[in-house]
Amino acid sequence: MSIPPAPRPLPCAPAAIDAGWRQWIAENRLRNCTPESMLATMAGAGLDTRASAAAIAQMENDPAFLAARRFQQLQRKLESVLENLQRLWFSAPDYAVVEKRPEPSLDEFVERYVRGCRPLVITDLTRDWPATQRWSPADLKQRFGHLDIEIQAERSADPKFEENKLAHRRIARLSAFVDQVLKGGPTNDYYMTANNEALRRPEFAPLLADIGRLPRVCDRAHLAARSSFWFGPAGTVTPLHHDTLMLFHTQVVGRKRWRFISPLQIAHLYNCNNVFSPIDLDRPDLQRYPDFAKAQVLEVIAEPGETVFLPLGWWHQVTSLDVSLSFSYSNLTVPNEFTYVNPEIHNW
Ligand SMILES: O=C(O)CCC(=O)C(=O)O
Repeated sequence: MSIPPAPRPLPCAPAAIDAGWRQWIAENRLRNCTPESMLATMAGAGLDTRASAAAIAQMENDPAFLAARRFQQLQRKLESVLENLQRLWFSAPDYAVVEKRPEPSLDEFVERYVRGCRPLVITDLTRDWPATQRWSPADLKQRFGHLDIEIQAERSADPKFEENKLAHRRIARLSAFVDQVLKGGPTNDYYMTANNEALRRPEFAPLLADIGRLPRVCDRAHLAARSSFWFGPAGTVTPLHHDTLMLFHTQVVGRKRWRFISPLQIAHLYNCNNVFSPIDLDRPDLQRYPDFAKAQVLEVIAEPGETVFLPLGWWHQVTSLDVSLSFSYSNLTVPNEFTYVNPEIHNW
């Protein structure tokens, strides 16, 4: 990916090769752009060709650039370590499919899915859940319609709606939101996401009473503090990101399409901002993000009553295929707190 230069008006006299341009040269050289392609971009921006060529040549011996090259070599080594582990994982024939099966024993679950770091869909967990019989938009409206809830709204106009989620917070009366979801048809414009914190409020405690048996690895005592309720129309998209812990996500009403990418493939995901990737799995821009072509995407549809296990660090993009009600929880009894050192490079 070559970084697009900041748009500048074409000057009458050639523009100076300032510090911003020298940083641009350094970054693009580190990405192995050729001097010729960089010269073409610089000429297009009105820079003098001889001065540009000199600046590109000087960069090769700039001590700061040489230091960056050393760190780049370390990064490449780390990437190759991850890539080799990825090849090893995926040499198991069943690794590239997301398994659907009844809940395994606790030992097998911890060994194969938690430590083995594999996504899974558990098919038989919710048989005794009152929620599967009771929950529907109409039931929500009848029992909780008088309450205000936090939703995410006006998302369609903002390509970075998830990264900007604080700006999309709105308070809505739940009865009005149920009507909007039912009448509005498929859209990504509004969604009641995990941010809503409803399950921390005593008024919503009856929802928790509708949750039956949990996976054996979960601790019921921490359910209220570590669970989230999701409600929205068909067409909602949660863009590609990774979480910082492991969780379960039970689909109660409607279906969701989950796509996963292994954490070992982070080098192909242009993760320059926090836990987000700029890649949209529905329309990946390979011109801008060519390395993404190397990533392997796993896919599964979670049907009503099924529970997705999200292993540590797996990237996921999630789309609702129907009006959807779901419930996620991270109250695992195995250690489930992890630290990620996140990049915050906003102008990448
Ligand atoms: O259901 C969704 O839209 C997103 C779910 C998700 O990203 C999560 O539970 O971590």
